[in-house]
Amino acid sequence: MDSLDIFLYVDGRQEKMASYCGDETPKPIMSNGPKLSIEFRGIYSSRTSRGFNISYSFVEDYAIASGKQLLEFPCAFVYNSSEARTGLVTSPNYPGLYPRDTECNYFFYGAKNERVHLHFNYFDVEGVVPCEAVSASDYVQISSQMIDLESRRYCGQIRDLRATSLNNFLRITFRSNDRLDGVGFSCNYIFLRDSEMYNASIIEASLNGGEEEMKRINFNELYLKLRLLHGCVIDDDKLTQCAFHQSHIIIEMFISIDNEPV
Ligand SMILES: [Ca+2]
Repeated sequence: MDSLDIFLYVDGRQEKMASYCGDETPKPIMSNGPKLSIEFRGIYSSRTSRGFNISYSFVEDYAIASGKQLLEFPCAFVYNSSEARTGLVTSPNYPGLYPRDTECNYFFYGAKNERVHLHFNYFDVEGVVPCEAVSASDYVQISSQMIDLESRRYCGQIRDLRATSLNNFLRITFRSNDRLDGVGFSCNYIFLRDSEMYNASIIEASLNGGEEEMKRINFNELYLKLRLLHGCVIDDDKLTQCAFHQSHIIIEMFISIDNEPV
């Protein structure tokens, strides 16, 4: 069979990362270092197969689009509350496969009385709980300390993973090993004071609580909280952009309920 093979170099060894054939477009790939090679074999050429077309780029930012990269570390990004109170962080090369043998750190710094809240909207990190080296697991660790070997590791497929820092600092560490690949994670973050968090919790409860519950909330208050919590934007009473699909639907419902004459 004809194939397109991808080779990586891990600890000086050449390793085949993947072998592709058929007509399914592979997910984007990122090398773990400055070298990657591709080998095409077209021995059994057919009249119908037209081969491949690949775009490539050389990057130093791990295709992590947010935060401020610390160039003194291999892969580290800083998120300051003073610059943005909400945003999105992703694993390297997301939504493509994350590179092998790679560690990335994400440091969140809030104002003195703020905490960092995380909501992962996608999480698929190759591994077996408790995500240790013995099970050859990649992992994500979330901690309120800069150095901390005790905090829980996360791996596997997790829906709606949430975490809150103990204080105004939070660190996410992503670590992949030298075999098998995953897509990684996409995570919304927000810096909130505890008083704001209380209100946000009410909104969260309301979003899950059905129409009766929603009617009891003042619309303007809801709008402000949603904007803060989920990055929603509302123009002319119409929701034009919202980070969370579920909220989007429910809030449109809410608007229509609210607009009915009482
Ligand atoms: Ca792996």
